[in-house]
Amino acid sequence: MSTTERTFIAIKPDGVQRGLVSKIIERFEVRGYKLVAIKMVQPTQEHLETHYQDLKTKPFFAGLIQYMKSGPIVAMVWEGLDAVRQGRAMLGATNPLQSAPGSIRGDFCIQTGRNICHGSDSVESANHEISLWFKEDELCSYKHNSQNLIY
Ligand code: RTP
Repeated sequence: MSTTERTFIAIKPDGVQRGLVSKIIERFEVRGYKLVAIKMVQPTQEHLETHYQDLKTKPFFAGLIQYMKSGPIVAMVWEGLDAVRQGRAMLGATNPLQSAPGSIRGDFCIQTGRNICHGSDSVESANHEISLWFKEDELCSYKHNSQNLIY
């Protein structure tokens, strides 16, 4: 049975610069996920190196950090049933050319190095990423439509 989870979703600098913020947020809203935190941040090199620490030996690491600090990102926490796995499916494959049409990357981008969004890949990494990007008091608690029987 699916459980209610939280996932960290970020709109990367290219997604912001291309004016795709509302379209990406809309996908999660209309699907029925609950937005519990959102902010625009200009990330520091140090913060990004911590976020992507598992990738630090990859040849693309330096380029990834340069790309991610090239402008502000929109950091978000979305909550709902199976949010981590569904969030990844909604974003699409890391390489947009392998992303299904209908997914965010499959509809809006074509390069791995400019793939417009990030989503946590496990509940454990979601919890870690949420605490890396948000303070506890930035996570909002409120009643959302998805908690009504009508949904
Ligand atoms: P993300 O963390 O951004 O959601 O991406 P992901 O889990 O799907 O992919 P990951 O392997 O963790 O890679 C993180 C980001 O690094 C860039 N990348 N570039 N040039 C390359 O071969 C390459 N591979 C990965 C992408 O922006 C990817 O989302």
